Amino acid sequence: MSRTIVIGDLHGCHEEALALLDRVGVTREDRVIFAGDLVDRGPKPRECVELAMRHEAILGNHEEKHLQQRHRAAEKLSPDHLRTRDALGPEHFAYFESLPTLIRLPEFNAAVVHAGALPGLALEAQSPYHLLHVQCVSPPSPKSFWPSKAPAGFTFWTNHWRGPERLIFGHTVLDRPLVTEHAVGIDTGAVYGGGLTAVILPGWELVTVPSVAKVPPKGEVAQYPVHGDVRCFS
Ligand SMILES: [Mn+2]
Repeated sequence: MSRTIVIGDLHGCHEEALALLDRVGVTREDRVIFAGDLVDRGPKPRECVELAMRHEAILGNHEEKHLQQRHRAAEKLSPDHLRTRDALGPEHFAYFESLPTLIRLPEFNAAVVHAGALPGLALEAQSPYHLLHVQCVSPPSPKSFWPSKAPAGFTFWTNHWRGPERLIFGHTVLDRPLVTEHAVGIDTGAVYGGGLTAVILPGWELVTVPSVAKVPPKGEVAQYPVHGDVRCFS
């Protein structure tokens, strides 16, 4: 039986991606979807993009940023961003431009998004901003905050999202996969040493392979009572 395998944020973790595909025994019958943020932070951004080009992917906020800053002067870029940009060619930027912001999986009443969605709005009405960036919200306000910066009353979007689709998402680094009735978070922080996670449909089986990469997070590592224990890196 063919499967749909959705894989969390690679951030240059090509070795882990190959290990995960090997672990799940991927075949040509399977559909593989990368949930965005292929590049930056980790060691092999170009290889990750080329791997995704052989399967399916959605746009992450890091790919969005590379498109936005493609022609910005090098001295105005972070060293990490510049390292990725230097590793990519025109074909990779054209690929980023071709990526959708969500992939619907109607056969599972599900969809793949990078960050999540603004609760109370149908998927077709979502803005790219929310699909690529949403974290802590207080509906119906369209504002979203990082967990470490969220005012009182703003909590992680999965606490508010009622579907009907079950959203598979990355973007927010979790100390373990977050599984609710209408959301499944699979960014376990591969580039920070937390492992690379896939969810495999139709059974919603979770598989995590250990990280090789151990890039230190830029800011403090903190625990937030968002939904279960959500660990966020600023
Ligand atoms: Mn992201």
